[in-house]
Amino acid sequence: MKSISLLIATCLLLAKTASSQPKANYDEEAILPYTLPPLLVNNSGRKVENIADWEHTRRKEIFALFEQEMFGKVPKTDALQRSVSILEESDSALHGKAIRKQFALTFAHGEKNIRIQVLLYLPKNVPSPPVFVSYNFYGNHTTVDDPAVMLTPSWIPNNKGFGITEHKATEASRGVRTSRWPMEKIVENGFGIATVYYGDVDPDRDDFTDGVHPLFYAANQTKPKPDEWGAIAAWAWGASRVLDYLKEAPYTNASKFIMFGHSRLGKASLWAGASDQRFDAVISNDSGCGGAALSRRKIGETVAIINSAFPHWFADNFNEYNGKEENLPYDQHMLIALMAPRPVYIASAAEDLWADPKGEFLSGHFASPAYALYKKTGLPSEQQPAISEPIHHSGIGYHIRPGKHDVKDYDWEQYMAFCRKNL
Ligand code: GTR
Repeated sequence: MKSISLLIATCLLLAKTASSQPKANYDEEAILPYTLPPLLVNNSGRKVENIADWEHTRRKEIFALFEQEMFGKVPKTDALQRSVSILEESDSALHGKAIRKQFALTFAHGEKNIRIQVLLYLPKNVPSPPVFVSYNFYGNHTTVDDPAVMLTPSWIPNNKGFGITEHKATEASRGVRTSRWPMEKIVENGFGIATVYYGDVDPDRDDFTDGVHPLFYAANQTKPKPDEWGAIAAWAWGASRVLDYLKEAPYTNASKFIMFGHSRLGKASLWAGASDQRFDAVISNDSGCGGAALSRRKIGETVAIINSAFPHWFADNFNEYNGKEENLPYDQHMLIALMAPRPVYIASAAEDLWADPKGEFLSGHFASPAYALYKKTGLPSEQQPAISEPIHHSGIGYHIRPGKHDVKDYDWEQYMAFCRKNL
């Protein structure tokens, strides 16, 4: 009898787990008709017809919606203390092609602090090169075969294939992610690149006692309020702090800055570009749900799926839209439009169906009217281009390449060509 009731209880539990885990749809035909909220009609119902209407009213309204309902607000504080330390420099890095600088930005509030370690390569003999600002997933030392790159002391997710155990960066993971970071090619093309391990700003786990959030807590606060920032907004905040320093530093103070990110860091890249207009261009590589992909298509990853798998990424308010994408007062085309008139690039990969390549493209298409206000061309056709046929108009760039969810040299080649043309 006891064992039968145990069996029934187990079955009920399994059924519950199965039904509470929302399933992804991959069938384009099964997408229900949807209506996107209008990009260029402001809250009072007036049509946005010029740059002034956009900049003074509509852009602010849209930004406030994303802040309130999705990414969360950064609490106000003037208590943070910043200190900068130069850790290391060389004028002969990457086979003599680059200048390397490593520095740390420490932010402290009372006893609490975080330390953001930045690796910067600049091309030699190029005055004020444009600089990519980027995050990496496993530590600066994983991005390049360069023994001088320092290890981060921050918590890192374990990854057996990369030799990361006990949540620590060690020599075993040096250079394991070089395929995503063609550093030499980047400097040869006259660009600089700054990269930071994202966990230096906020470790990617559902724990609000670590990372930057606690530095902003009021007395007795233990987690952000429902409309306050999740991890993605924290990473965006960190990118802006790196930018503060690069804009002051004598070697980059006249440079242009391109925010780049892949996947979850592509979402962070878009939010960084939306929140901080000092980024001169923004790149989203395979950013998918919560990034460039339209939420209302509900294909591949959805709002409910992302919120259950990564409850710490967004503000708690975003849970209101689990399975109710039609209630969102915005969609992701409006996030792309927040970059206007700055060049923005959306990249997809053909096999990355989880990220909804078509939805990533359509966001760019439906964001295009904001660029038209500035006489810039976005993605005028609703027809997604063929694989490996990039579009590099003045406002919005797009490509879909063959292959999986990843960052390839092909992606970087497009970004550099697009930025060279449009920055
Ligand atoms: C996946 C997640 C995606 C994407 C990806 C990544 O597991 O569902 O939204 O962000 O991770 O960052 O690699």
